[in-house]
Amino acid sequence: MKPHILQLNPILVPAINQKLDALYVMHRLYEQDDREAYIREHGAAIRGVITGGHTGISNDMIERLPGLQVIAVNGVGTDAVDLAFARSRGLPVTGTFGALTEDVADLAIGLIITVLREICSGHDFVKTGKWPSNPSPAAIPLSRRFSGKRVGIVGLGKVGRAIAQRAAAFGCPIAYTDVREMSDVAYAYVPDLLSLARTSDILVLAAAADKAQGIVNAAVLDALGKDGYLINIARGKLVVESDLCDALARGAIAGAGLDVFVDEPNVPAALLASERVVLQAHRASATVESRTAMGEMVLASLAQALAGQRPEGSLTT
Ligand code: 8YV
Repeated sequence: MKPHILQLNPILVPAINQKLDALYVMHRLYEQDDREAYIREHGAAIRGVITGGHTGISNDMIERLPGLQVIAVNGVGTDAVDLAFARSRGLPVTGTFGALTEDVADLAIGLIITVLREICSGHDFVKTGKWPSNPSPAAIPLSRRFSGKRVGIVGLGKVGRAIAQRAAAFGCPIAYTDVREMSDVAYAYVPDLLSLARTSDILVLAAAADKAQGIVNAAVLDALGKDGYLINIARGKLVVESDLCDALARGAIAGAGLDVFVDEPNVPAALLASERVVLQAHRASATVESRTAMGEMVLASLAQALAGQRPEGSLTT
């Protein structure tokens, strides 16, 4: 008999969905109109959950799945799962660690260059046919160079390191902050975020958000300064979004490149309206390559847990 799996978010790789369907009875909750009723009907049969990093799972939902043996997060951020609660129940929670590193780092660099070089406004200028009627080079203001800028990285995990490596190739001096200094890197360690912001031209958020809510506030943005840029490819809740909107409005920082927001998919109107921000719809890992590798890791986590083994990379068991 195939085990029953509850899936809370879509997976966009057909080959992964085919494998899931071949191995399991899949319950795709996001396709259900009445999700409460669906859980009431099928909750007792569920042995594994697949969820997104941003979606996670509530403790209430976990309690309604008495036969649950594994929570496979299709992502690296586990801030939306109560790990202590899962641990207390001996429930493995896994992530797709390492599978998306390169793509998330690539998007961080892409956002940096897009914001500093004002690629979006240049693109719009050409696409909307404004160039022939405004042929003077003065029609578009000068943008800013990325190469050589001081990059401050908040969170030097796998993604932070991959961003550092890429920025270093652009000749950027790299500094970072984290809960501790890392002995295996040559980048400058700055113990506090405020000092890092003060000494960076570009502040890149790559930290886990489990315990770091609202760390980027008005004081940090003021320290980053009027020529500074904020890039966030981690979690929206690391930033006090109202402080960011305010900082952009009063010119306290030069611009921002954001892939993540506090209340996705809702983006504050001030960010939508600002010409100094470049926005993405939480897509840093959204490549065929990353999502395929992530899907394979989810499949492995389910198989290991349901075979009675400790899933590789379980954070809680
Ligand atoms: C994904 C993420 O968007 O890894 C994470 O924590 O937020 C992203 O990679 C998401 O998990 C896909 O479901």
